[in-house]
Amino acid sequence: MTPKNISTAVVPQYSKNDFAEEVRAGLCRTGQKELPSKYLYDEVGSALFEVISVLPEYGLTRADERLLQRHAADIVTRLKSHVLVAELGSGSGKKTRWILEALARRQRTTYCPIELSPTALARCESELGQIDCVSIVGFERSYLDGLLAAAAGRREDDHVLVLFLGSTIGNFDRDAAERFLMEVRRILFPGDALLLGTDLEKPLDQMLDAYDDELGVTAAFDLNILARLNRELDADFVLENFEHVARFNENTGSIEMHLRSKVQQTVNIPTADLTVSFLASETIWTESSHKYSRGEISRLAEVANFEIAGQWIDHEWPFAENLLIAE
Ligand code: AVJ
Repeated sequence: MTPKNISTAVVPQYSKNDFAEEVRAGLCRTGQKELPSKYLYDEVGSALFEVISVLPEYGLTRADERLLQRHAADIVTRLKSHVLVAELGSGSGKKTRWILEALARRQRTTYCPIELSPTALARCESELGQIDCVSIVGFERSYLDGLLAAAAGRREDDHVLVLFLGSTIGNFDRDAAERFLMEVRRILFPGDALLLGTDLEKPLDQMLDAYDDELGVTAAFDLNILARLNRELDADFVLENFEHVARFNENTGSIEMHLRSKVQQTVNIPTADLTVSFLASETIWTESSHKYSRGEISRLAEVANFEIAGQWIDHEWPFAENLLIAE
């Protein structure tokens, strides 16, 4: 079955060279070694994240879904008519469907998922390509390049609605999140909107369990980045020699995932032209998930020149959908 109304602007993904170069830079650091979290999400990693999102310990995705399902109609009434929807990351399609259906009840809607992974983009297109009155144009690009390209396709009386859901913004450190929202704002016109999902602060145990589940799915998700270095850069990581650790960093207000070397060891990564040594207990920092307070979201919006037009909070799993309007 071929979905209708679909076209994709194809631009190549980041190259093996960039990947090798970033791996090299992160593992050669003198202090804390690190790997960029975006590399967790290859095909295996994305599939594991889908599993994480249904684990009992990980309430984030369900909270996001509940909020959008319950409040989509209310959210879209606060938008001007004629909306071009640009989603940063194409997600599972499930959450986006509620927004698109609510919009399509009022008018014809264009939906532009922006996503580096061609597989994820294709899945999103087949999931959402059949909604009446919604046409899809996918962009296989990074968030800001894709947003620029998608927004360039707006018709004269269109307003852009950017979707940045699932607390993906939590992967940026706080300064980078601020800079990112400012970049998004620069692409938008006054009256355009950004629907931003943010995970909120919650009790420590709950946060730690969410990133270190009993089944070990999050551990597998984290370790997959080493398996990926073995697959794609011919590295010789022995996965049993590393273990997944989740910890809360009080200074940054974020849960950090690390891979801890259980022994002193040396690993070769020929394609990155690199040999790395690890001390016993030394870690590689792989991801941070920043948790927000409501006050901070207001400040963030203000700094980036947005006004908060609405905020919906899930109390079962503290999480907020924030509707920001460009000033
Ligand atoms: C997809 C970035 C929202 O930070 O909670 C889940 C990724 N990492 N478990 C998050 C993730 C480990 C997730 N985000």
